[in-house]
Amino acid sequence: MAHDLVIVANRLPVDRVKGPDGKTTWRRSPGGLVSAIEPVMRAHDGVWVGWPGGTEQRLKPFKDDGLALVPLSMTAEEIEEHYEGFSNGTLWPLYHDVVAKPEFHREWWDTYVKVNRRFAEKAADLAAKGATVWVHDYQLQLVPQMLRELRPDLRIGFYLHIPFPPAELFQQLPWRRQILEGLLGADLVGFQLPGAAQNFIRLVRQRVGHKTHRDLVYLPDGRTVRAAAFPISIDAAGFQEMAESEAVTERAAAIREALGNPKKIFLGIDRLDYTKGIYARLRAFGELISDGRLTVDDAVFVQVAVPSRERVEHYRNLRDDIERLVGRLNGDLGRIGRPAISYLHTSYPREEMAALYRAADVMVVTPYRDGMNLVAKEYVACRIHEDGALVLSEFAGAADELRQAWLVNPYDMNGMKAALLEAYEAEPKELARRMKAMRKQIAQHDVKAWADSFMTELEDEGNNHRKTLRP
Ligand code: GDG
Repeated sequence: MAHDLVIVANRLPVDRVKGPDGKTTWRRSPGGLVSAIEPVMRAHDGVWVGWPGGTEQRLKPFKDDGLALVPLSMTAEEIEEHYEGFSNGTLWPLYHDVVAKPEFHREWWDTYVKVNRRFAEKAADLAAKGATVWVHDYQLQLVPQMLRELRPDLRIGFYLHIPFPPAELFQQLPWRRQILEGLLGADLVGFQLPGAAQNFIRLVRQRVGHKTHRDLVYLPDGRTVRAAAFPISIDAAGFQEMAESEAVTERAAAIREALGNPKKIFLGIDRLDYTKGIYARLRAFGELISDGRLTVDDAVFVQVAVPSRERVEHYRNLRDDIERLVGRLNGDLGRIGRPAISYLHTSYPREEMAALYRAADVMVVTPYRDGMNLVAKEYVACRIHEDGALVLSEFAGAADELRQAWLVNPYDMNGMKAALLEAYEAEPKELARRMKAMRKQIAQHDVKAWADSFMTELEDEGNNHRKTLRP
């Protein structure tokens, strides 16, 4: 069936789960993207194309709670080379300021091209005449161009959820030109921050040689491509409502109790990823205790490390490093019933996340580089009493909006220690002043506003493009 809106993303918004009877069913995966896009999909008779996880072949399109989903199968080799390899071993570190060394392998690139082509062909099959296709993220940067070649009638948008690096770093990529040309297949290329859009425009001018002016690229065929920032957000009202619920309120109290009712609780919640700066923040906290500035009776650090990309070697090493550090800190600093760090390598339901946000006095978000960081925004949305402190890395996209956080440079250990301490000691009045301002920002710029502004902008760009198609 032909659809007026096609969402193309590496993953489908559902996970496969095996029930006790051995039957497999689908469960909606947690995360804001689905809830942001769901209303848009429903309004436009949309369909979502993506990999459902796993290696099962020949999966059929299906509906989940009224949403049309089209699974694209991946082979074990494709997962290894497209997903774990080129996406997460090459692009992810390269786009995050080479926090880790990106690997360049020609076989990975070949598979990246092949998988992108399959996504493009599937989207071309599903799209009605003149339909809108919205392609997501770094795993699929070639899809816009491939799709435009197959279907020049479509309106194509692309959104990058992670940073787009400065030319000096992007230049390293052996396939830099192909990636830029891939993205230029779109009418609108969206980024988290204006700086990323500028990086892209500059690279297109330097590397591909197209004329550019401000946020526009002029292609030789008369088409224009716009590159602009659309900072992503969260369902602020939804989080607030969850945080206010009786169940979450009770659970938050129970969490504090279980931790021994310390004076203050520090919290980190991240995918276990080397960009997130988990190691450095735990070290900073540990030093504050060994310096005698904090005690394990007064403060505990709860770190939730959500398992991620466990088959990629970097991630396995990182886990070992962090767990060794946690073991050492607890061994050196903790007492019976009073560990310095309460470390959890697991993922939780959303309600438990909300309860943790409500239980925590100081939220610590210290990535070396992050496209946005939704955890920081979720914490703010859950602070219904306008208290609690946010310590936030300058290098998270969220720092552009959450100016009242305690902003830190995660490479500066002493600076980070000072900020943690300040946040710990801040007066309620000071906390309220900061939290109020941040809550206002998030209430006004929620994820619905994000999706709406991207779709509206795309419609406008698409109309311009259509004009140029007319003879
Ligand atoms: C990428 C970019 C950008 C985490 N653990 C659990 C759980 N989560 C949810 C959080 C949050 C989301 O996952 C994580 O989003 P982040 O933004 O913090 O980070 P990435 O995963 O790296 O996301 C990032 C984002 O895309 C969106 O564009 O902001 O910069 O790197 O929503 O709440 N949810 C549940 N259980 C968990 O254990 N239910």
